[in-house]
Amino acid sequence: MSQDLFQAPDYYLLDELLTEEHLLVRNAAREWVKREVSPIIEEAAQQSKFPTSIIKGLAEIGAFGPYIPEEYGGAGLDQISYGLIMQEIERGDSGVRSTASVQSSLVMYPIWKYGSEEQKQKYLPKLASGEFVGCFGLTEPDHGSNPSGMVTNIKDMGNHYVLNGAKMWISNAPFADIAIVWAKNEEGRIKGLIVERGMNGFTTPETHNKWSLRTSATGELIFDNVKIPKENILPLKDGLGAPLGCLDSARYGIAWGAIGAAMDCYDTALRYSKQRVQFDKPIGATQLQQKKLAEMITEITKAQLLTWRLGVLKNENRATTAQISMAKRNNVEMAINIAREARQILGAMGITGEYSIMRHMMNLESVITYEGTHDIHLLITGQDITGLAAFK
Ligand code: TGC
Ligand code: FAD
Repeated sequence: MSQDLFQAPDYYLLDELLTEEHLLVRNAAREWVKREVSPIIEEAAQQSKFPTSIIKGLAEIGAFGPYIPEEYGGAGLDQISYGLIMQEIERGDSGVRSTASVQSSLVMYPIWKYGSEEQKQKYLPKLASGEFVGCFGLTEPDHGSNPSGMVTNIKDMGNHYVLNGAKMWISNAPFADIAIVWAKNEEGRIKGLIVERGMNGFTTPETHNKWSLRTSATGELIFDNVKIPKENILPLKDGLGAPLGCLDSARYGIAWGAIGAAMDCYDTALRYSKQRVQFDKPIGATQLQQKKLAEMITEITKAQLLTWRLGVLKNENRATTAQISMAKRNNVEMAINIAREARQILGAMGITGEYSIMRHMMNLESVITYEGTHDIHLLITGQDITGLAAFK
């Protein structure tokens, strides 16, 4: 990739709404992405390889458990700082942000919220430092949007459980040290459990040939009579609400992250439009290209305002699932549209790895599907405003 010249757009002076701590955290993440992610990410994506070198840096900028209390190794930051970190990381690459989202909101969050004190002490500091990487197994081959139908199950054997079943499309699975797995007990109640690499009967084959999110390793989790010690069950919450609670936190981070991808595409296209000359003038001087750029900055600004307000509500514990769905859905669609328009502004150059746009565009095809599809988030809004569920 050519040199990273990113300059963040802030059309409505939103930095003025951020505290000194927010700016410090955001700027540290921004600098780290420029220094450590941009130079290596295009090659990692071309080779479809997870760049293991970034794990340590992600931990250092506080991207593993930004809002987890410091006593457990987290950064003890607020929700806006968490969002800003996700924004900056996804400005670099959605796959890298995925690794941070999964670790923070889908692995550390359930241990922090639903785990015993022993589980918190045992796992959270190692996850915060990047010594352990985790994954989250909810989706199954036959149950994606409808996780309540899951068939992965545990049987109580007296002094331990036995786990059987399979999870699919799991980020970080191929190398994760631990997996937070959701399975039904004999009464059909969903329980969360911590499965450790090395347990007999537990395998994690990698999913190959993805055209999207190529810097993130995706795989299956296969459980063939895996013996799970009783102390590995998350004791404090069960039912579908437990994994859905984790998704609220991850979807919130994605809403911020998508703004980062959109900002990078817009900034690249803006710079290119001023440099590229056709018919003796920069293409940025033509009305057609200005329309594209003006609409991009308008949509980015609207998303920034929506998401900042969501962050304020989240800090006050007032953000609802439906508000989070609206922001995730809006911002990912906004980003994917901007990536497509920005790609056109670059003409043929837009399809090359010299620029980040095509990589963002392909990544966002996963982001618009995972953590609840675009349709599911619309149905969550529909249910919220009508009181009528249209899923079933
Ligand atoms: P429903 O009947 O609505 O709810 C079941 C129970 O859950 C409670 N609940 C929630 N609790 C906490 N937080 C939420 N957000 C909640 N939403 C619902 C609800 O009150 C109820 O509780 P109770 O006590 O009455 O049992 O459930 P449903 O089966 O009708 O499903 C609703 C639906 C479709 C919205 C839900 O299933 C859904 O969100 N589906 C999408 C699945 C999804 O998002 N999967 C994501 C997998 S993880 C992933 O993609 C990671 S990608 C990671 C990366 O790389 O970044
Ligand atoms: P389906 O549920 O089969 O949906 C197919 C289509 O039908 C979609 O367009 C959907 O919107 C539509 N549809 C479904 N139900 C309805 C309805 N009621 N009304 C109208 N339309 C409907 N999962 C994890 O658990 N952990 C992970 O770490 C994880 N990482 C992922 C990483 C990647 C790269 C990807 C691509 C996925 C990942 N997922 C993960 C899985 C992801 O959450 C699911 O793909 C997603 O929830 C959708 O499930 P599905 O793919 O089975 O699609």
